Amino acid sequence: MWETTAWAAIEESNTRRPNIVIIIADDLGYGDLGCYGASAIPTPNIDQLCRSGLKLNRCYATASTCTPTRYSMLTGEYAFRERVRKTSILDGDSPLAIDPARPTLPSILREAGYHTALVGKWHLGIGDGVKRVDLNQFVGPGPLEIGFDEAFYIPATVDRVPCVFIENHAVAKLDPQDPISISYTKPVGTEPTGRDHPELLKYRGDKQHSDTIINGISRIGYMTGGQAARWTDEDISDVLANRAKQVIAAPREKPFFLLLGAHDPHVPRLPHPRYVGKSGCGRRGDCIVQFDALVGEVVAALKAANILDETLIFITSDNGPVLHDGYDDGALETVGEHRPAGPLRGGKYHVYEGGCRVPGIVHWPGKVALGESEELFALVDLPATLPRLAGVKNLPANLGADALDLSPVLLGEKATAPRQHVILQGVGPGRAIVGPRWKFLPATHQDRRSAAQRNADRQDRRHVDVPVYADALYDLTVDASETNNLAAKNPEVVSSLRQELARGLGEEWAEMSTGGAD
Ligand code: NG6
Ligand code: CA
Repeated sequence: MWETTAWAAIEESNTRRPNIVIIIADDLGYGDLGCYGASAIPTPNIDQLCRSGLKLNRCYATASTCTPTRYSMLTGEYAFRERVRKTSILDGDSPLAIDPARPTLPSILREAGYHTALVGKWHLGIGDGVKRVDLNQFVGPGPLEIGFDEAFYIPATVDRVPCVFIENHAVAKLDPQDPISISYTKPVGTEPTGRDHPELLKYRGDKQHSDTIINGISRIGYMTGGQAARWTDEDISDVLANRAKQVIAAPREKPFFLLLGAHDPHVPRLPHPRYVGKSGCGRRGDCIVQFDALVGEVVAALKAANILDETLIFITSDNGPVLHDGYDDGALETVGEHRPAGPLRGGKYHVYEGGCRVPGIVHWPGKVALGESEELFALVDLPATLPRLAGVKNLPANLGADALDLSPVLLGEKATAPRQHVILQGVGPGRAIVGPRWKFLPATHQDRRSAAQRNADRQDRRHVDVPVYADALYDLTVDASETNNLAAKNPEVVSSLRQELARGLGEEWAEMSTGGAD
């Protein structure tokens, strides 16, 4: 009977479509996991996935900070192209950075019949930019307007107000008798700040991190009200794990897509007490152990639901690592021999490899070739790549043009049309272009430092050498640590990469100058 045949066809295509889980850590470095060479931090759950999956050795976050990387991961477009909506590091009261009219990774999957869920860090703004979002009313437009069916999320960063979770279109657990108000410009309410009451702090923050104290941590920005809705930092990872498990265990006919944005190991670093001291390198390491446990919980939930084998898991990070990031949490002092970026130079905020090259682990039993891949892959490719793996034949014509379908790379095969280069976005004017062999960083600043200062900056473990002061060219095949500048010796390579970068950056290139910016 034709009905039976039709059903069979649907059934068959359904069973072939994997669930998709992206677990994206916040500020996790290329050297922070056991499977990427860390020895001081036990990450057994992730290492196990890596052993039974694929390890990408050239996976790039398209930026060295959160918002632009996440923007490109969802839209398929480099964030520097977005000329209207701000896509640098957003505050907790910034409007939505993604135009709801454009296709996104979740909206494409939703169209293809997936249930789409966001749990955890968002950091892409809320609101239409016309009217300020009132956290006591409808909280949106946000994730639900750009393709998610459900969302339980951290609006910006955990060091920024508002320190509450948003569930779909409302602040979770908000008591209407205790309305929330926040500001990034002027104090609101009467609660103590870190500036005035350092004695109330678990540890001190710098100037920017010294506004309202919440749970013993002074934040960026002021907040009053919403007591019942405030998160407890030590419980955030557990809260996210429980939400992720609910998404995984919910009975439904459709496959699902879960974007799980962890907070760890971003600041403030307050691991749950059961992880304190569990790494050999202080709080930051303990937070990575906690992140590994979160991954373990997701895997356990998938196993319990008997769907681990039909789920594609992708583990990555939004940008490279940083030790001191605004709080005196001891990260610098306790890091010991651990190298968060592994052998790579720089970290968060940099266009050096340490800022943008991140872990990339793909797990999909029976589908992904085991082992390692040296192919270039960028998180901006996910909106073209994952839908293909989900069986989507035709991607929307207006999908961000920077996304390449690199499904062969995620399957561990050699790409027939490989990525030739990735453009990396640092803070301010920092930009770089990286290919399979060469990496070019154009000078964007004038070096006014003394030789002694220059040397001190180079040694500084807080990675203060953010600006690139002279054109730099590195051969990554022999110098992954970007120490030997070959620009002067290879003018023709510099010139062709400069052109490539200019072409990639488009109108932005014209606005960039090589002199004087600080
Ligand atoms: C910076 C914060 C830093 C962190 C970062 C965002 C200061 C001095 N530093 O502005 O602590 O929150 O923004 O990190 O304010 S990201 O990973 O979300 O991009
Ligand atoms: Ca980040």
